Amino acid sequence: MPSNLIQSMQPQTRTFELVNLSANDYKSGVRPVWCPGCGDYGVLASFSKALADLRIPPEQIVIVSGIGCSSRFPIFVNSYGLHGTHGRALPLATGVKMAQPELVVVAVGGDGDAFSIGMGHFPHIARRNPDITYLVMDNEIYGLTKGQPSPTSPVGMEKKASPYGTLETPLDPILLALASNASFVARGFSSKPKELTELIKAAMQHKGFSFVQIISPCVSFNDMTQEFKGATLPIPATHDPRDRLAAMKLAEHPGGMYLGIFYQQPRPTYEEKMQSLQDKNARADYDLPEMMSRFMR
Ligand SMILES: Cc1ncc(C[n+]2csc(CCOP(=O)(O)OP(=O)(O)O)c2C)c(N)n1
Ligand code: SF4
Ligand SMILES: [Mg+2]
Repeated sequence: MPSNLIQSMQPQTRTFELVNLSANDYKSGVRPVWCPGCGDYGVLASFSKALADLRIPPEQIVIVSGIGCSSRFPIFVNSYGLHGTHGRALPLATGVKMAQPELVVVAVGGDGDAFSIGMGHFPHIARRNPDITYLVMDNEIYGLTKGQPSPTSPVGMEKKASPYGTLETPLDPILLALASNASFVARGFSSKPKELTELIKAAMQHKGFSFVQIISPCVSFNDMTQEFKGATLPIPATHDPRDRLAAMKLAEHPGGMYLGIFYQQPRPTYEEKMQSLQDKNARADYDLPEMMSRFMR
């Protein structure tokens, strides 16, 4: 696509049709089967509040997940939902968005789903920039399968599957998202519901791929709730979220884990670019089906 065509598309903020519903109205009525105290309850509460604040009609929302405790999320939300296959939330969500670009598409899942089996998808969908929000509930463990180390587990973590401690250095989801050119990158914490609600709202209003790493402790297999409470701190108000290198430096901060928006820089979405290509093709003075048929002969 010629670069002037891309430049002529002005990135905008997402707007929605409005309804008046409470946070509870966005819950499906199915009681979550998560363990008492699981961080994912906090994420569900913040998400429902964000939808109520944004006033999005439930029938315009599609939530797509992979497999894991966190991936049960769509079942508990009053919207369309797709509980997919392990590691495939992002490609499924991209398919939904490309087929029905007017829908609000949110992908959800865990650290294993996103960064083990689903890892091949993440950087490419980030650089493609479809208008999808991706919420990753990071508990630094495989919760559903009873506590195996994940790509975000700390080095030396001793579990049944790693009795002598994990050997690998953990992957940093924020640095990964920044390096992959995600146009919105943030980190929230299930124990900070008000701040998390605001982050989810900002992510959903962002037009383009918005990634939120949500620290969401697994109280049964890796209960780090108190450690995370001690380690998290807000991103300084002086941080300029358009500065990607400054965002990387914040992510590397050795003294604790910053919460807030690390980076936000809108750019044309994948759907918009695809539409421009189709429009251009519609104006072209060649007959594409005829050209294709020549190869079929
Ligand atoms: C193809 C495939 N491989 C492995 C599994 C087993 N499995 C189910 S969930 C899961 C990991 C879940 O961890 P995470 O994504 O972090 O979610 P959590 O349960 O921690 O929320 C694994 C390995 C599977 N269901 N399908
Ligand atoms: S096993 Fe862990 S992640 Fe799964 S529901 Fe229980 S506390 Fe939550
Ligand atoms: Mg996990």
